[in-house]
Amino acid sequence: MADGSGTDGTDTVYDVERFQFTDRATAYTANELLSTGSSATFIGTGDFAGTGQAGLLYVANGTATIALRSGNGFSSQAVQGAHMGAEWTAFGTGDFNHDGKADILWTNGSGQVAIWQMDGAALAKFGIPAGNMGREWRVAGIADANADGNADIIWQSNSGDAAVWSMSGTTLAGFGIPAGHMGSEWRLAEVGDFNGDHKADALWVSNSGDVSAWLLSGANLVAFNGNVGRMGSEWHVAGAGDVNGDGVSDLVWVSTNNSVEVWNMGGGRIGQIVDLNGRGGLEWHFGGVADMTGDGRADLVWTTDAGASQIWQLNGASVTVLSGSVAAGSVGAAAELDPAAPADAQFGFEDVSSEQLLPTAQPSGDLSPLLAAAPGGGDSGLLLPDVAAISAVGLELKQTHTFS
Ligand SMILES: [Ca+2]
Ligand SMILES: [Ca+2]
Ligand SMILES: [Ca+2]
Ligand SMILES: [Ca+2]
Repeated sequence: MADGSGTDGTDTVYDVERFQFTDRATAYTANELLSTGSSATFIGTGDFAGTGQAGLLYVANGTATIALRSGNGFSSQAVQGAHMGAEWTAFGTGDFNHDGKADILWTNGSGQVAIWQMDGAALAKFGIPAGNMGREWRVAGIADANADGNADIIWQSNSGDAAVWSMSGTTLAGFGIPAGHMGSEWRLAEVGDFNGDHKADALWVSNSGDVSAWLLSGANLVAFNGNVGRMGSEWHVAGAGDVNGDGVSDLVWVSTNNSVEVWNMGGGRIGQIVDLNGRGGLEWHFGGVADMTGDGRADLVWTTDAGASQIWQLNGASVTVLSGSVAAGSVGAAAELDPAAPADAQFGFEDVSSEQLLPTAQPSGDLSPLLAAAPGGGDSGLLLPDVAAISAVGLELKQTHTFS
């Protein structure tokens, strides 16, 4: 609060998660406020600027927008001068040239990939590695398989084989097929270092929910763990990352009702199962596992189709949803009310004792000026005020309008 002590002047408020209006039966939650009308698709997380805090990647029609962490929120920037044709789909991110900055991997459905080497939101280099796996292969994951610091590309075939491309920037430096075969009922669901040797391993899930792990050294199959665990059909592997900071990738499962179970892994097996004390509504889609705060432990990221995002910091089973972590990722679209407010609606903050509306009217229902006034606003423009902080100083957010 810049000035919450009196009834006069303008107050700056922040971290609001919900607007509720007392003169009509309408409430807006943070994600509803941030309807962007954008066709951008959330792809994943990546530390594009090398700050230790991952950002978010959105793609629309072959162009990319990157939301870098900025203060408590995000600042979105389009990647300039870079566009991929309709045959290319953004798969995900990895640091292919070991410069500490995440790069973007595209696939074209016929066994080729393209790489954007990134420097923050700027395209530093573009390349198509000289390799082609054919249509029966798909990219299954991105991770460093041989511990040289460069992210590698792990493929799966329709018939249950895997292949590893060792990368050096945009160059295909090595190719290998691990001496193992899982069959077509298995899906290479995730890659990550599940035994802590700094080399990525492959995690397979069968149609019946059985889980097996291949411990890899580059493209060499070092060990096979056949019975890692089993999950019901309502669960899917949502991501992998080191959420407890022990140096070993952990596995994150999400159910059809958005419950979350974390397998803290060790030795390529389950060390501990943690069911999280938290569950988002079905408008939230699991976005990834990445360190968003720079504390060396991976966080969970959730996004909505409307362009909102949430960061969950985990401590065992407890979840802290970071305030102000809402991002539009909206490719520059203004934050607008959804559902639409009446044309004569005005928004402002009312002093509870005097019932005086403070002069922060938004006649159009466009909340951008209000949001941009929040700390860390401006280009992020996405931080919403904190209900508890407002009520502590006797203010309520109000919408007023005249029924006719
Ligand atoms: Ca890089
Ligand atoms: Ca590597
Ligand atoms: Ca490993
Ligand atoms: Ca771990």
